[in-house]
Amino acid sequence: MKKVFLNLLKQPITNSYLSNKKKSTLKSEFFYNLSIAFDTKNYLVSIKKPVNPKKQYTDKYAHRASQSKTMNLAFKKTANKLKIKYKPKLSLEIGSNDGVFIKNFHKKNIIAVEPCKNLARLTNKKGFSTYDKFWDIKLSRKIIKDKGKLGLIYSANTISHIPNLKETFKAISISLDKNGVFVFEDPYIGSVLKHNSYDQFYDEHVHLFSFIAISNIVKKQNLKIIDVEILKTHGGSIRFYVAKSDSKYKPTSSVKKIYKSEIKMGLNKLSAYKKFANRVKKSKQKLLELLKKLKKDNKKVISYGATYKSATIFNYCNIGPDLIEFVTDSTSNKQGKYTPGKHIPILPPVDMVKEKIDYAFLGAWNFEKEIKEKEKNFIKKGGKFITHVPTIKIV
Ligand code: DWN
Repeated sequence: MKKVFLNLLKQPITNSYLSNKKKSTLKSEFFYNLSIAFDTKNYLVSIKKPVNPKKQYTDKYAHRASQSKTMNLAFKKTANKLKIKYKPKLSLEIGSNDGVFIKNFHKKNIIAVEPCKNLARLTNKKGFSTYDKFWDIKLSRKIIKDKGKLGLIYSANTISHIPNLKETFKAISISLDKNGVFVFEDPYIGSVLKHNSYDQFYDEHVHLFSFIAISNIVKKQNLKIIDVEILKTHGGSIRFYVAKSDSKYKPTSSVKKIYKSEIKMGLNKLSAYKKFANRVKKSKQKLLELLKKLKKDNKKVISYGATYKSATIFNYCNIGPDLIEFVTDSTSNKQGKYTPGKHIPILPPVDMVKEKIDYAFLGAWNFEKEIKEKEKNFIKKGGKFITHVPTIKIV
């Protein structure tokens, strides 16, 4: 049974950066209710009523995964590790974005799957065989026919975006060769509860995974989890290694370990999620108090990183250009636009000292270290960052 434990109110589609503030543009903006539910049967945490993926993954998809140094390095390290460990003859990535992971493979050895046509064009142009389609059984059968079965399937920050997990894993099961491995990573619900990072809930994150939820779901498709890792990426992610039930692999000790830790955290109980929801309400109150005080004191406050995550915060807390003057972002196709729902202007990175900025809210708090390194001068001259993770504080 699905039990709603958190209501993040009316939210826009996070990818819908507005190109102007004309009346007609604002009138046609799409909103939906972001309610989060816990399934007491299979322990999965999901959006109660997800948005239609065709509205989200269009040929105007804005996010470019290669925009951070941290992620470039992380993908390179992962690609090398998987190549050495599994020596796959043929690999595939689901949700290849701008090719930040597959660029570490030889063009002939990897296939890209990317439903956003503007992104698919980028990897296609670089010579990677790219299918600009959603991952499903039909596509998996086509790929087997065209190229054969796969030794490795990899996916980062994509499986949690797909509403129909049954079909997703069935298509994986069909596509893997006998000892093929599916490795996927997504934000971890355990880290979200620990860090109070409720902004990991937005239209694209249809589910936030735990080990106990995924182990139930994969079993039904004749798959098993053979290894699991908790990662620092995106403020806390979980990486699953999945293989066929009758493959040669035996689960490592990490599997028992994470099961025990999740039971200890109460990830199988509604009460843990209800307590988290109370912390979210307090976080909203505290952030608004701080921003209103800074406004009263005539401080110049901006936000750093026009993240999809920060759309949840701004819309849930009702934060607009009155409290945050503008947002900066290094992604060229977000610049000159307005944030979804609250319509805060997005500018290219600025000289924060010259612009006399006093405070910057960390919309991209998951890259705090990288950003602080970049903005050393701002910090040296007395500039401050604000974060909501794990509690509202000035850093
Ligand atoms: O799962 C998803 C994650 C991985 O990426 C997607 N559904 C959408 C997107 O979500 P996000 O926008 O919350 O992700 P990021 O990776 O936290 O976004 C960081 C943003 O900050 C990018 O737009 C780039 C920008 N940035 C910047 O302007 N200066 C980032 C860094 C590190 C910087 O120094």
